Amino acid sequence: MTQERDATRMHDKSRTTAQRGSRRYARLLVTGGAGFIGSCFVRDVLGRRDGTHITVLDKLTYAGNRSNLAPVEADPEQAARLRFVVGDIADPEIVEPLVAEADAVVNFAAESHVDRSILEPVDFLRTDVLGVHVLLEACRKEQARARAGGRAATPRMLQVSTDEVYGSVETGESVEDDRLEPRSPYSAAKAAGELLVRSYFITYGLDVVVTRGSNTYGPYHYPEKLIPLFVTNAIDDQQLPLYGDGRQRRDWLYVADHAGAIGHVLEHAGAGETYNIPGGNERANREVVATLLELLGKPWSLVRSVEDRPGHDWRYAMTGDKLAALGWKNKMSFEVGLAATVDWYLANQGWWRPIKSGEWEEYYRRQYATRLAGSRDAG
Ligand code: NAD
Ligand code: TDX
Repeated sequence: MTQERDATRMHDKSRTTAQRGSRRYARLLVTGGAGFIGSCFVRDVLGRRDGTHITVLDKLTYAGNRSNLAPVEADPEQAARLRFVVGDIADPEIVEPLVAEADAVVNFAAESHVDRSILEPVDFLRTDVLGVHVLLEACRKEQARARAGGRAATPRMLQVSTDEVYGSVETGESVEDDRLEPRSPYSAAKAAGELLVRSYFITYGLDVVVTRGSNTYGPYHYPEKLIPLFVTNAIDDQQLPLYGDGRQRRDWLYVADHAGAIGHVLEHAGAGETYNIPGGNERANREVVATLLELLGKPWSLVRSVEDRPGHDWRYAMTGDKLAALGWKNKMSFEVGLAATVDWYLANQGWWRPIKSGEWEEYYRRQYATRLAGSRDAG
């Protein structure tokens, strides 16, 4: 109860700053900017050609790929406004000088795959919790510097969180003040990360905002996740391992809409606020897979029903009223976005084929070999 009262108080307090109008940040630190959504954000912000400078800090884990930024690195005007630093957000020595130069920090860096969190949770705690703490501490140092007159303003920090922190939503839609009930090591780590962010607003008055995006899809998506895994497997006529009965439901958000909404929240939200970013496209997994197969002209017989994910969240759904009131509207429809995504994977096999080798093969065996051996017809 106390926790709920605190959450309400924070919400009321921050409401006073919610209508602060817009602010452009000239120097951004984008952590995890070589990943799927972070690289889209970097490509789109630099593509505006409005003079914004971006430093990307990325550890280049298995999921990070510098070639996701190739389009901006090939454009001299955009490349001149991009700096790429390879490093860990959990390392204060690397983080502090970069935060000292930034007007805002947008934290995409995370271990992001639920199945990997079930196999090996420890990296999720290091990056998604301790890494967030290191970023917050660096911002707190800059707050002290700003208060002492050493810089104009404290950097704003935007924490990219997820709809998974609400847990499985059997009916209705999650609103921002709902209780967090994460159920996987991944979502528990993400929830811990954003609770730390909230605590730095309440305790230190740090300028922070949080977004909770829904299931994102689109080009440059690492092929461990449902849509890119099934598209790339289907192109090669490989089996598609559907967990359980495949009736679980997700709300799909196109990557450029997710990145655009994050930019909008960064520039318009009041300090301490949290915003859901729903896609508005709730579908059962089976429906998504059927549409993908139709787009590729491949048969349903590729789909195999395999042993379910332990603790599998049945459904995610969020309301987007608060984000709409801030003036954001998604642009991409699911049908057009999915067709564009399938086309991208067909046209960019040079991007994903090298990824599906080396470490990938070991992961794939661990995650799917036994499942596929015991699989059934998916009906
Ligand atoms: P991703 O796995 O594609 O990319 C993560 C990036 O972070 C990679 O480039 C990786 O190298 C980097 N990274 C990992 N650990 C790091 C560390 N310790 N220091 C620096 N860099 C590190 O992830 P994504 O799908 O682009 O997700 C980005 C963010 O959005 C994550 O915070 C995720 O929790 C959140 N999110 C994702 C989705 C989705 O559907 N993909 C939906 C909602 C929220
Ligand atoms: O092989 C599979 N078979 C299958 O049936 C995989 C990889 C997934 N699935 C199911 C599980 C989910 O119900 O498809 C659905 C989507 O799975 P993922 O693509 O792994 O995404 P999800 O677990 O929903 O989490 C995603 O959305 C929220 C992202 O990976 C997270 O980073 C984000 O926070």
